Amino acid sequence: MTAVTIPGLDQAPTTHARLLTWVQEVAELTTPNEVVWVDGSEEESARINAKLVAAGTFVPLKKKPNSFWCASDPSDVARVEERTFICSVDPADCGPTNNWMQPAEMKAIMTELYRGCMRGRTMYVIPFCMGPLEAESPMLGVEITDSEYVVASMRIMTRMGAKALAKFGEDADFVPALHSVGAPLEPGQADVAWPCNETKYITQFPEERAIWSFGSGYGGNALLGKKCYSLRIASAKARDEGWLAEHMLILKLTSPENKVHYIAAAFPSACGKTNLAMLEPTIEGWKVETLGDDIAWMRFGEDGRLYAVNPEFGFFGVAPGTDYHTNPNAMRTIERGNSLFTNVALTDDGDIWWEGMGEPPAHLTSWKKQDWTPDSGELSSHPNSRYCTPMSQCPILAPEWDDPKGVPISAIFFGGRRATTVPLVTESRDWQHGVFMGATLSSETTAAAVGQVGVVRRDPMAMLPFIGYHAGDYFQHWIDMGKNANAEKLPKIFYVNWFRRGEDKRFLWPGFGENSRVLKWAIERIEGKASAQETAIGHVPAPESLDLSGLDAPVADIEAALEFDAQEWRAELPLIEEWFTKIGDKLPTSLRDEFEALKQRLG
Ligand code: GTP
Ligand code: SPV
Ligand code: MN
Repeated sequence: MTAVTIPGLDQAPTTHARLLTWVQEVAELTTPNEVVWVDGSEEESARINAKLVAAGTFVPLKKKPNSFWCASDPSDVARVEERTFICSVDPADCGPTNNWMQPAEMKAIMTELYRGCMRGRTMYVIPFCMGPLEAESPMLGVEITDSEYVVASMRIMTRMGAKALAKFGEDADFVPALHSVGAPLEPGQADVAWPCNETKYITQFPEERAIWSFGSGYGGNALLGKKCYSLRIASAKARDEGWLAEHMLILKLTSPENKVHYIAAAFPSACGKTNLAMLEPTIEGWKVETLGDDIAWMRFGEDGRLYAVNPEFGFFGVAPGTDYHTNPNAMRTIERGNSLFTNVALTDDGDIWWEGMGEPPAHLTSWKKQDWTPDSGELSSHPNSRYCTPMSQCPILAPEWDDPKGVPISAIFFGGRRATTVPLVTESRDWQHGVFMGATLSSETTAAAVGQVGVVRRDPMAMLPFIGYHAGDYFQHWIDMGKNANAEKLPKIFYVNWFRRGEDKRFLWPGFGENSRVLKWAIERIEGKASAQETAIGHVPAPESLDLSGLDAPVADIEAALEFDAQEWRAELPLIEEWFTKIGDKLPTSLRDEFEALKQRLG
């Protein structure tokens, strides 16, 4: 056997045999110039950022400390759902919402793509931990990548480097996550600012708990601790072990009487999780603190309550629409620096700008790296442009954010972006009905994924692109979680919609900070203090039970936002029928029963 010598390969700061073997195999397959074991230190971060600046990938911001502007290749701006695969051993463990391929077939294809794909580049080995390092069994992973942008982003988004590697010992379990931008460099070939490949694969092997990603540098496609690990792989693991991995924010709500409730909420991509998680209540005496803005892992505690932990360490938030009026706490978080901005506009004085920040400056450099003026007739920032910023900088971070025990959830919100039909808030009748609400959740597509925007589709529990196994089994798992629990201690489930519109397309509900009124109603329902009206779709606020004091909005709009319209809901039934037909034989009978009961109630 000829020993391949790649500089750095033998510098491993670990004796973990499985990790060493895997790194060696990947290095031999992808043939990088050198291997770097990422330690997560300040010096290393400075080195990586300097390399990205020299390559033209990063532009340092003059107005924000240790922060960088970055523009992707215009073709690599969002998740690629069509190119995302769940390669379960048995095809029945997958679908109908996933793309499937036999693991061996996928590995054969991707192995050929990976062969020599890191030529001329550095291969980085990033040990990371999703969730608190002090967890009883820390959720470990290792991402191998040839992208410095990924290293810089993973440093913000995960607990990584030496502190994560310290948890590996000799033989701890970990998720291997292989990533390449798929852009080898020939000797003498100049690099581009954003290397990527037209061919893309985002592949999960759920049984093996492994991830292979190729061709993209964008967030969810490339930062493999995020959607690939913490949702697709984790959801499969959660099904096997009796917990939940969900696309949910986690917030702490404190009432004027100092009662604390924790709320988790699932909204599809670009539908308001980050904004709700950091909300500044407009109602007197209520306080919101943030625990997470995108992902929640939830399991039952010894006291029978459902506890949630955020596996992430940073926020990867939608930039457009974010400003001091809509989300002041996100603005304060990024003001503190140490942040990356991808596909937003760059101001002439070295700051960032995006649509929604008020009056645009007279001149900008757009996300396409072109001169931009208010007359350009196109957006300065991509609609899915993002800020990547450390959670620790959030001024309203809840003190218990890093507690491995998690926080006990009082309420789960499901919500989507619907111009019609779905009222501002509806309370489910019970757990099973709440699961039905989640399973039939619908939303207009957004720029977070490649494809048409504004098309209504079913997005069950906001997990459509993220369920790592068969959606019917996933629904059954949700039902079973409720059955195995003490009903008294289960979170109450609500369905919300901040995005209902009037005839002239304006939003009927002012949203953002005003959403605190809905949080308050939900908590008062749980505490038995607020009244509700029963409708065919669930309980809606009784007149006067929703606190509208001081709300500056036309009464007619609020009424229209709150309205349950039986006619609109009857029109919804065939769409639910079609969705359930698509799920097929694995649809839990209890959800079929819920559907029949809804039909009955609607008459
Ligand atoms: P992902 O990070 O993609 O999972 O998205 P997210 O669910 O965290 O979405 P985010 O909070 O970033 O919001 C996406 C867009 O919706 C932004 O442009 C927000 O300004 C807008 N938005 C958020 N909350 C509200 C609201 O209450 N009302 C209205 N009208 N828009 C909102
Ligand atoms: C989403 O699309 O839901 C996101 C951004 O939160 S990404 O990390 O790209 O998935
Ligand atoms: Mn998300």
